[in-house]
Amino acid sequence: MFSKILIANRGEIALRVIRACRELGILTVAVHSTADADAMHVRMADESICIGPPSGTLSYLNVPNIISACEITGAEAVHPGYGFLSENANFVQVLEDHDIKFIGPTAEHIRIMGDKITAKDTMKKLGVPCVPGSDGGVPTIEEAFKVSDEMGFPVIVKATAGGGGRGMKLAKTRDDLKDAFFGARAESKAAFGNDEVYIEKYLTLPRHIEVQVFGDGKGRAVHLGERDCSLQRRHQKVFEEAPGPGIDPETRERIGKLCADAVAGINYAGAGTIEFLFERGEFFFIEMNTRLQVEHPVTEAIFGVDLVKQQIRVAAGEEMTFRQENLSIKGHAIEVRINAERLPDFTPCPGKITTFHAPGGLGVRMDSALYDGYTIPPYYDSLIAKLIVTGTTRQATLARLRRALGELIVDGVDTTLPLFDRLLDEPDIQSGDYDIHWLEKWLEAQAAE
Ligand code: MV4
Repeated sequence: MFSKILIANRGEIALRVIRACRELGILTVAVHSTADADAMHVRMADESICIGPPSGTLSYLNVPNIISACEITGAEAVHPGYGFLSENANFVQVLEDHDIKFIGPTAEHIRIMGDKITAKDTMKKLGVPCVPGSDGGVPTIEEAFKVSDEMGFPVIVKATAGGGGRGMKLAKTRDDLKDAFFGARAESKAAFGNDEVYIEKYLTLPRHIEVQVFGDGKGRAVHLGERDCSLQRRHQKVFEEAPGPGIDPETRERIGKLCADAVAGINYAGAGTIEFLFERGEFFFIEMNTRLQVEHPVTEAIFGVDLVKQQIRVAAGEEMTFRQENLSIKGHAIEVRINAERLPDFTPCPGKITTFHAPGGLGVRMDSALYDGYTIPPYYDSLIAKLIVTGTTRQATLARLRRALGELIVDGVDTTLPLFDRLLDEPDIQSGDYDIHWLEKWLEAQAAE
């Protein structure tokens, strides 16, 4: 096992990793920008080291400085958290060149899944059902018309270098295809330096269901069910739950086994998420994320596993301590993301926290790096807290969420908290009857009131 790990991240996820390390008896090194000298992750780690100025590009994304921080402190491994360098294959390669372990999959697996055409092709060959669409890249507008006419409209043009909603253009009808095709290409070229695009049938009212997988890197893998992450605004998730309200146990087993077998088939190591659109009882693969996700706690809550500890174990060459037959779901879990943003526009709202009080009691988990008197810097993501509640049933979990929200105090800055009481009043949320467009439609209707 490692004796010291460097956490190449900040905020609540840095705390999450430090907590796992501490339970495993591993020393921790926090890295921080000059703007984060007072941050909770710096206080909570055994050691800390400054890696640059406020801008994320010059600090948390600064590979030479992070490598230097490892060498100075003697850290043997790096946990990247999510975002920043978590899906950067070059970073993984540089770490390897310095004999430092990356807590995550191989550079090759990150590369495969980072290129969305290659990811889809790989998954298809591994037996995972995919959205109908072009066979690989679509190099010309003539090809785009050919593929789309065969499939029928609407279609969606996606950048192979995109993902998470970046570089996508919808063509509702044949008349929209030219603009969608050239628009997606131009945007992708500008954003990623790569203009390769592919085309899919556009699914009109799906749910976003993602399957948590975990591999040992040696051909063994398990699944830990699914999360429904349909409630999003501009591709930012707001509310996530597990198990998915629309998924029955047989369906879960079927798609879960397909996913576990697929990642076992490529000797995938560590935590991964296979994203699907789910419509009329059918799953369609869209992307795979090769990192620990923000919403991993809902899966931890219902399976009773610590995904970060397992990541560390596998990276250290130890066996993962679970087998599929020992994994079962207990109850229901919901996460809400609390952002320092002003409603109704979700404008980032950094500033000083005058009072922070976290809720408690049975079935309540609060992952946050806030403290009384902390000043949220303006340079980073506006996520300030994740409230995760667990209960025996979905109904009990919703009631517990409402209760916990009532105890939570974040004073000093505007937050997205007021959203959740109103959301919990909605019959569609109470019944679990929502899709990927529900939240944006609801927000629009609220704004009109
Ligand atoms: C789609 C789609 C409909 N049909 N692909 C958006 C994020 C990226 N991961 C994939 N996305 C979508 N891909 C096909 N073929 C609709 C979306 C989409 C979406 C997906 C998940 C959650 C929220 C969404 C909001 C708008 C569009």
